Amino acid sequence: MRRYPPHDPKEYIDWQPDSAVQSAYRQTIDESSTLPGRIAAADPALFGRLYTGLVRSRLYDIALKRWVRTGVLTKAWLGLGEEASTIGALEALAAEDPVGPMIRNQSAAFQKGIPLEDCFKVYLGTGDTITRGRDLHIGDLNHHVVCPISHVGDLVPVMAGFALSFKMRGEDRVALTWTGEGATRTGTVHEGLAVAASARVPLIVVVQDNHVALGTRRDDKLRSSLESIAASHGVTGLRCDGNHVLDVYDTIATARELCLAGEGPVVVYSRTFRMGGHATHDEAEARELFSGDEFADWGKRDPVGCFEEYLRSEPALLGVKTAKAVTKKLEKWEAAVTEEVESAAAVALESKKNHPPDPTTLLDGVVA
Ligand SMILES: Cc1ncc(C[n+]2csc(CCOP(=O)(O)OP(=O)(O)O)c2C)c(N)n1
Ligand SMILES: [Mg+2]
Repeated sequence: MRRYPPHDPKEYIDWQPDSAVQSAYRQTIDESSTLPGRIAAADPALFGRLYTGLVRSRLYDIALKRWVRTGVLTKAWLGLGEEASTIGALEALAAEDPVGPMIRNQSAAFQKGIPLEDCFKVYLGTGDTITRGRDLHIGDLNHHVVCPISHVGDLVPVMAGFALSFKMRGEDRVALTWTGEGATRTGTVHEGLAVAASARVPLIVVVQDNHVALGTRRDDKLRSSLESIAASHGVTGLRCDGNHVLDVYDTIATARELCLAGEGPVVVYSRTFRMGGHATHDEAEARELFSGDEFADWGKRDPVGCFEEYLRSEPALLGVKTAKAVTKKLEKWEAAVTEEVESAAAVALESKKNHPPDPTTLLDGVVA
């Protein structure tokens, strides 16, 4: 895809496929007992949805970064580099499976059908969107998206409750939430998992390990492996490459099957890397937490670039014969998504001018 200096991380600007990374990408597929079968059985439209989902997610973040740089916003929380952990998971779920995203999984909101312009509007605090200017966390149960909770980890018990209701009603649905590796040290994550485990509910908890919590490297703080979380609750634990959209898709699909067979909850460990700051304000400090080599290594594993390159090596997946034809298709999709993101951002900016929040409604919905 097109890159956007100065908004993209510097490792992405002149991104070129790395042969060792691409062969590891392919090896992950070849060595999976389930993924080659899922790829062979997939509707070709799946690959288009995964690709456009990744691109939409990236472009949403680029648009927010542009707003920060031009003074429209003071800061923004991004998922740069971690897009595949969100997009791959969503594609493995049914439309009516609810998700509880972290703010870093904001793309879950628009991928589940909340209008993109609303996802921009919440950042601008306009009065004509679901939060009516009150909060930039966005969810909408009509689209099966539970609003992110600022207190990290708190969505695990909430989503366990959704999963319990599905079990009690005999509905074939699962609930999914993501939690950062840092948040796995909170009490609520373990309380939620303990209840979910004892009630055997269809809950998937994705531990999105981006190696860092605010300004703390996880190597400096965690004394037990993240993979031990599942075992400590006596539930199934799976792992996936969080930068590999097909591996995430496959692993969540397996987790969903286990949940529907009554073998939930499932904890999925998704290994990825935050290609920036906690938010846009501390990007420089975040660069000091990791070496240049670490950033460079993860930069080579850009989830968008790696997936593009894989698709180019498998033209039949998109129903075409050559890598050139794949590129043409990808460019067409990218142009359409770019137009979609730019016009949603423009609509949101208009709303900022024309629909400020109504001060007389300030106390509406305040219960305590
Ligand atoms: C219960 C709670 N404690 C502290 C904070 C402040 N805080 C916000 S984000 C964050 C780091 C979370 O790290 P991680 O769970 O790894 O998620 P990431 O931001 O890396 O995606 C902290 C400590 C909070 N929001 N909630
Ligand atoms: Mg983290």
